[in-house]
Amino acid sequence: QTSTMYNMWLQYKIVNENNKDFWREVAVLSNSCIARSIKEELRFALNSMYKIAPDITTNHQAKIVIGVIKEISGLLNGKQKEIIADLPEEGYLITNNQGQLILTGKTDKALLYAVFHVLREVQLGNDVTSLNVVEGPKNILRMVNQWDNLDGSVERGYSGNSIFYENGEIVKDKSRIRDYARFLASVGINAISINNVNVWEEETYFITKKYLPEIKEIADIFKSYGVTLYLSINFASPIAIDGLDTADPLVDKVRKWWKEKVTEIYQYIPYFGGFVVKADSEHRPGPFTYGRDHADGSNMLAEALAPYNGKVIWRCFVYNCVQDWRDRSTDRARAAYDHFKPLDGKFHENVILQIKNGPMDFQVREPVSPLIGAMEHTNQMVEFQIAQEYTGQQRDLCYLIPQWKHVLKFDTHIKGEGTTIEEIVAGNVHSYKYSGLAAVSNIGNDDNWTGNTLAQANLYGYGRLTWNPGLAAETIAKEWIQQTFGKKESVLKTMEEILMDSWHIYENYTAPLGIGWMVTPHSHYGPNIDGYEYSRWGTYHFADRQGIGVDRTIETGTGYTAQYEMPNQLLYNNIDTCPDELLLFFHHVPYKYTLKSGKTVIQHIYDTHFSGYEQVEQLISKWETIKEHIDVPRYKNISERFSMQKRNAKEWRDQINTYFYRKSGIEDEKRRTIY
Ligand code: GCW
Repeated sequence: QTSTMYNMWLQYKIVNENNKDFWREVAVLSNSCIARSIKEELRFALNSMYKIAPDITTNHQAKIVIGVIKEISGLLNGKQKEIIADLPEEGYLITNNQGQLILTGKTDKALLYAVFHVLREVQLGNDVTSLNVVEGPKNILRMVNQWDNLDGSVERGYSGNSIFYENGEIVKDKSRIRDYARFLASVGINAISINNVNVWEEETYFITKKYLPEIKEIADIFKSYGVTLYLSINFASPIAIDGLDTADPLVDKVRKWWKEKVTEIYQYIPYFGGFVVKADSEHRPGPFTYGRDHADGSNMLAEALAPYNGKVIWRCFVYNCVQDWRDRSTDRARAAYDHFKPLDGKFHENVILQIKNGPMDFQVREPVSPLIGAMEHTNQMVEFQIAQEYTGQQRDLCYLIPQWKHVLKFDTHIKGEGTTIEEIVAGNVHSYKYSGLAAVSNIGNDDNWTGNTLAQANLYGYGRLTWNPGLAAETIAKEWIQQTFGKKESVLKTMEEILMDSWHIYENYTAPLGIGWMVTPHSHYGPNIDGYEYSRWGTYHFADRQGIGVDRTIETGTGYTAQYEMPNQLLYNNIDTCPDELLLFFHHVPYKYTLKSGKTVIQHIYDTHFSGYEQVEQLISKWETIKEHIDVPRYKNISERFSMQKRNAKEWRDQINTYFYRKSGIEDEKRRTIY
């Protein structure tokens, strides 16, 4: 497909005609499936940008030579060989040796990343003939999780249906899967799980011969783009698939069952990545049923996978989802840490714990999960949500890179100053064998993949961050805009502003000061302030006529703050130092409590909600100023989304303001309209 909507950031439109002749002959020396992807990508890109069909040869004298070190060592000097020797498997060197551009590394995967690097530079309008780059990824695991179901639906999907499944079957035409693999590889993603972590009845059979042959086809596609395939599994599979009477991880016949199962999977897919597991979470089965813990559960699978170098990615989203709202001693925020921290050191070396970035659930604002980094002897990775479940569902705009940067930069102080989340998940603080990032994907079978075309920037940016978390949110935005919409100055500037402001704007008109939720139950779109207040999910705000917020302090609250290392523990526990944006997450305060900003809580609520809505109007006006530079389908798509956002922001503004006015009886100082 060649429509602008479809091609995301691989538009291959931006041309620097100067380099055209340079590309007429390209030597690609290897012949693996990844090398074939490289050739295809080059043909497609060069045809699209320069209207040329390059000669793809094995000529060492070509102007561009792409090959792994052992194929081209004759073309490199001693220093360059040393540089490559020091690179990780996926790292690459791009260099100009006497007029010849050389792309090299240790593996074909490295070459693929190098090629996408060069193509990105071309799309950004830069001269590539004199590039000199040495790069390697900061993280080992750079993963996306699909929450796709076999019936074609996508849990928390806002971009149409699945590209993998349709009406209870795996799709026959896999061309979209291939394009998805291209997009992922182009930003450095190297792992994917292709089914929902909630593994329903039929999907349980994915690990049987009924589905494995076709899953192998999908695995092959991803493999040719350097992306390793994982499956989410049902912990109770031995019962569901083969009628065993237990799934107890310490019972021999269960362990044997998994060993045989894993052997069978690897017969179909020798390069299978492993399992993603949601256990004992939101009614999914797990080791708790048998009085076992999560180390027992994951280690059983890890032992079965170890001979094949497979991994267990075990999620820590474990909490009591049938809480009684009357019970104030149970605090959902504490759950992951309370369950997992005591198990540190008990997990096998091919188990990686996957921890959501915050202690609750992908809210617009949460503190960073205190579990990340708290387990010195257990591999960990962070989980983000690219899908905007709680952040506007790809109708409202919310560029999430600034939020993720905020998380990655958070200093846990776990091993003293500078032990940031970024360094922890890179495996630089504790010596993790495997670690990195995972995120719930936001794509579906909509023409533009992501519902709102602007939401493509979140997938793009997530990938770029997994490779290089040091990139600024602005840089990522600029790269994405320029590759996606061209390099017109006004478009670049305006769209960058629109993206960069959007997270704060969304925060302004939704739940205030870190309290979270207040969303419509189940759908999670639109306001319902008390929607979860008397329910079993543990997500309360405790607003009454005097005040609002959750007391999570050590002295009078749930004690959650004690899960943080010093000085963060003090910072949050002490109301005088707790940052405004998280005040209501940590403290219950009267409406007239004065924030560090100098405003009272109630006035802050009114002000941010009035301004949040106005800011949406401003986003729209800004967007309209660049109308003439945007093609019709994308202009229309984004404009429609902005109108939905405007309606949504208005509803949030009026419901929040009215609710708190009625609860508190306190007037808005500016006497604006409250209902
Ligand atoms: O917040 C919840 C979502 C569920 C999801 C769950 C999870 C896949 O609302 O839809 O289930 O998180 O992360 O497991």
